[in-house]
Parts: sequence; structure tokens; C-alpha cells
Amino acid sequence: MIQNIDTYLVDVPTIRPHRLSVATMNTQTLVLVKVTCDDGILGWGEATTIGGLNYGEESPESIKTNIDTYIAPLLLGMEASAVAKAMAKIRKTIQGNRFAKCALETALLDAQARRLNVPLSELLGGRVRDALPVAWTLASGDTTKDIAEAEQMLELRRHRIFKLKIGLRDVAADVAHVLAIKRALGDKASVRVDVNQAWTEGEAVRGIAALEAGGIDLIEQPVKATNVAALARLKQRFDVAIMADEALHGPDDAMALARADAADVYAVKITQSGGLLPALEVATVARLAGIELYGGTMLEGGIGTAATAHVCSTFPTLAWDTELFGPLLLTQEVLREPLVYKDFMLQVPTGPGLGVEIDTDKLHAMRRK
Ligand code: MUC
Ligand code: MG
Repeated sequence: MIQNIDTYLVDVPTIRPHRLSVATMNTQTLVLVKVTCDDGILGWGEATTIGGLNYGEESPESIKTNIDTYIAPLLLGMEASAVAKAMAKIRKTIQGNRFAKCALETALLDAQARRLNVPLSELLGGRVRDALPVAWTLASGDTTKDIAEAEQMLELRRHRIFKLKIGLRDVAADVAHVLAIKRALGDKASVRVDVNQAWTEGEAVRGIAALEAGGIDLIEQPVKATNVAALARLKQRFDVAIMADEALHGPDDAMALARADAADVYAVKITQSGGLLPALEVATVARLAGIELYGGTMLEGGIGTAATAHVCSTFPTLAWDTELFGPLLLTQEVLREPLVYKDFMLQVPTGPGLGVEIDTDKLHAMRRK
């Protein structure tokens, strides 16, 4: 039986300011959910977002309040091992709130996989890979600093894929910044950009033409999420791969974008998809439509990052790798043992459930009171 559901907000400073077109992050607020079951098993989930309400429609505070007030009461007393029934009830009764739903589904599946003593990936169909290549985001806002940061990551053998956050400055300045970094790194690294919706279609045409000519590999969400027609025109116009991120909120969007032939690649995010099983559905739509996959992040801590790693470990192909570096951007760890990053890869945890443990003493010291 589901006995208790607790939610926590944890404010953690980032290792440096992280500049996106929609927000500059000096702190990340982790939203953590604990499900306690009457057989003594605990499950954890995460619903972290970026920049309060700057990135998405759910804020950390609204996620916590909505779970505490409206969603948790629907689940209390339900059979904890009947995860699909519990999620069906929530999905039928609660509108929107995809991040909150994702955290609850993660916690229920974590608990059930622990009960069955298997890694969570095995409840999702089974893993086909045990490690995932991980991109790093260069977003200090300074070209020289970004190049030094990239060189250091290559030296440490931590990352050889770099995503640059652009869209804050004018197109010419952003293009000059990106191409300076690409020239400095050469063939040692894959360089990609995320515009986070900042460009008009005209700016995107100019920007993408220059970036494609300069050897950039991937262009993420260049235009407004709602402007699917423009995304589709850009996809038809350019050879460089175009990726949908903010335009993709689960299986229905995956289907609509596929019908519109609007993207070469989908950034699969468990929170944006509304849960782990909807994220698998996004991946299935992509596979059937010939769209490639990328494991996306909302810069979650260890719980959400591990959950996404389990999901990505099951994809038959993962052509564009992942950006599951969230915990590495944070100055403090909430896990007892951090996730393992080595040889440019994140190791998918192998223990029961998510395969990671929360340090409860640290959590209680760090949580927002
Ligand atoms: C996004 O838009 O993809 C992912 C990496 C990063 O730095 O920000 C996120 C959000
Ligand atoms: Mg993005």
C-alpha cells in the first residue's frame, strides 16, 4: 500500500553561472519526491525544472504544492505494486503537470523494481547498453572561458560532445562565438547548439546556414516551440540535423511533429514527456518515423539523471547520445554515492530500482525549510 508521499525542494548552487537564452542559473532547485510503502520499501522521483517559470509551465513550488494538495491524496492507500493502475488514475484525473507525474511514476517504479530486486531498466523492457556518452554544456557566456572548459573536459576524458547555449546575443555574435569554439576544438569534439526558441525563422535561416558551413553537428530548438511549421521548413532546407526539445511534450507531440516532418532528432526528456513510460512512447514514435534520439536533461540531480539513464539504456539506437550531466553542474550531491562518469560516459546504475541512494542526512540539512 502507498502509505506516504513527501516532497522536498533543495536549492543547490551551480559550479558557475549557467547562461541560457531564457535564464541565467546560479542555483538549481531540485524537486524530490519520496513514496513510502507499507512493506517498508521507499521509492524516489524527481521533477526538477530550469529557471523557475522561465523554461516551462511548472515551477518547483507549483510542482510541490500540486503533488501535496491534489495528486498525493489520490494515491494514498492504493496498492504500491500496481504502478500502472496508480498512474492511470492520476493521468485520468489530473490535467497537465507532466513534471509532477514524472516524479511520481519514477518513485513508484523505483519502489517496484526494488521490491522485485531488479534495476529499473528491466521494468522498462530491459537495457541494451550499460553506459551512455554524455555531452557537456558550455554556457559561461565567455568564448575564452568556454574553450578552456572544453579543453579541460577533453583532458579529463569526461566529455567530447559540447552543446553551446545561444540566442541571448544577436545572430552574428552567437555564430562568431560558436565557430571560434569549433575552430579551437577541431575534430576532437562534436559541437552542437541549443537556441532555446530564441530565433525568428529569418534569424534561424541566417544562423543555421553559417553554423552548418562551420561544421556544427546539431541545431536544437531554433524557433518557438509552437512554430512547428517553421521547424519543418528549416528541417527541409538544411542538411545539418535539427532537434526538437521544447516542442516535444510527450507522445502526442511526438506524433504531430513526425506527421509534420518537423525534426531529424527528438530530445527525449522524462519530465517533459510526463513520465518514463510516455518517454518510451516518444522513442517508439521516433523509431517508427525514422527520427533519431537524444537523451535530454532538465539539469536534474542524481535521481532524475539516473531515471533518464535507465530509460535511455533501453533505446535500440541512441544516435545523438545524451546530455545527462546535471549532477556535475551542481556544487553539492544529494546521493550517498555519486553517479559514475568515466571515459566520456555515464555508467547506467546496476543496483535494484534506480540503483542510487539518497543521503537523507544531507537532504534534511539542504532542503528548503
Ligand atoms: C535544454 O534546453 O536542453 C540542457 C542542457 C542545458 O544546459 O540546459 C538544458 C536545457
Ligand atoms: Mg534544449
